[in-house]
Amino acid sequence: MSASAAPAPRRHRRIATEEAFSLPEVARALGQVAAGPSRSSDMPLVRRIYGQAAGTYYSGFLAPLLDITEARLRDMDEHGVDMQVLSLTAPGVQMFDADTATELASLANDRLAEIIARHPTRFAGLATFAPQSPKRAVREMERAVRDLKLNGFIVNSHTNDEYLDDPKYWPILECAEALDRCIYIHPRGPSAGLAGPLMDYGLFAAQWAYGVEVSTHAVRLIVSGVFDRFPNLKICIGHMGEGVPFWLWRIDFMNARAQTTGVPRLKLRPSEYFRRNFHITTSGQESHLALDYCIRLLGPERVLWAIDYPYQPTGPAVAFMDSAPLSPADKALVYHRNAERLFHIAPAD
Ligand code: 1WB
Ligand code: MN
Repeated sequence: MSASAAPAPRRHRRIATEEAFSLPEVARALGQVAAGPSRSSDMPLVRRIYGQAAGTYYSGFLAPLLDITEARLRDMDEHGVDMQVLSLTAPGVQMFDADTATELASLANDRLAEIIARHPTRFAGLATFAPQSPKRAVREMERAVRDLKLNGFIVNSHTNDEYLDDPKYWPILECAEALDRCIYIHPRGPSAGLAGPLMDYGLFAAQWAYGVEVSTHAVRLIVSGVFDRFPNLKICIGHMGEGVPFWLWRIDFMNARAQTTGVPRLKLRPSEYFRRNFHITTSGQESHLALDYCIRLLGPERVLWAIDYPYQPTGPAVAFMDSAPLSPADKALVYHRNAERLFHIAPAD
């Protein structure tokens, strides 16, 4: 075949995997939280996005969070984003009382299923649940996968300052494992015990505190032994692994020592659980050096592309992955194949 007759190389399908949305009912409920007395570390952000404390760039996020089919689809088309995997934005339903949270989680999941039914090639979605009531959470998780066909789960890290290693949440982990749907642990403001020094200098959200919060959550899951109890549980974390990949060697070394002091005995080394049970996404962490390190450490099957729309701009996230020094096969994994496998999305080819 002559060179001129060769088909133009097709670009990779682009599936973005940590893409935020909201709905008016949840935004309204967060507006009420914003007007209330909560001392949660999420309050500065909730007041700015949903409350009256407008005037920073945060107040601009509400409109794109609520919009699915106008500016969002235009932005996707402009940048060749084939699909967004949508999730209810942080803090999700986790600041509400158990009844409100359970009700709004169901509503959000119904809404998500409707969006996907209308645009099945453009959107997939992660189901929300309310850990405040683990029993009802499990029922909603089952409904979300069996009836609504949603693609996995999202949880915004701690709930009332508690983490998923707490035995009260094990039914949630057991359910996710049985359904073979991953739980994406997305950041929210840090738990009360962590928050103090993270609240100054604008560190309270994505600049630093979110990573401290989710990395702590991930490491707690590993060293508590929940992956010996639920060996097929799949966890996904964003932001190039929230710093955990960089720490694995030291966690292994120090956990071996800690195991002589009465902490849970693990069947595997911590890094082995991270490699076996975790996937990471590139959301909002557009460094080729960090990407290269994570791919070499974890393998290209464990890293998924994400934008973090609307908190991060789409163009640079696409340019970052287009220009990443990866083989075409590895780039296909990161851009779409891993997402298709992990989130049960039908392959396009
Ligand atoms: C920011 C990022 C704010 C995320 C958020 O509010 C969320 C931020 C809920 O850039 O400050 C996010 O999802 O990464
Ligand atoms: Mn995000």
